[in-house]
Amino acid sequence: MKKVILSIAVITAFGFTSCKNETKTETETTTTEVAKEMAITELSFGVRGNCGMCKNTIEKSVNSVKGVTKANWDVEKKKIDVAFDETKTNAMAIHKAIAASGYDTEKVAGNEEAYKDLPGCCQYDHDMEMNQ
Ligand SMILES: [Cu+2]
Repeated sequence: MKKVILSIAVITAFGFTSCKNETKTETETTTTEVAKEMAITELSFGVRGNCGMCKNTIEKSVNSVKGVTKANWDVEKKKIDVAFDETKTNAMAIHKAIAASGYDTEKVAGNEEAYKDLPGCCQYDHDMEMNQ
C-alpha cells in the first residue's frame, strides 16, 4: 500500500513539473511576437500649384492614402513634405494620389480631367518650376 501511494506522489510531481515548463515556453513565444515596429519614412518632392485652395486639395489627396502620417505643401517652394508608414504604403502611391487630384508631381503628371475641374485660380502653369 505504501508503495502505491509513493508512486502516485512521484507521478503527480512529474506532472506538475512538465505543466510548468509548457506554460513558460508559451509565455516566451508570445513576448517575441509582440515586438513589431512601425517604419516611418519622411520625404520631400516637387508638386505644382498656385494657392491656398491648391494646398487643401493636394494635402487632402495625400492624407487619403492609408499609412500617411504627415502632409504639408509649401505654396512658395512648390514642394510637399510627407511622412508615411513604409509597411502600409510607398512614395509612388502618394505621387499617384496627387496626380489623380489634378496636380503635377516630379514623377507623375496630373490627371487632365481633374485639372479641368479645378477652379480657374488653381489651374497652374504646367511649365512652372517645382521644388524651388
Ligand atoms: Cu489653387
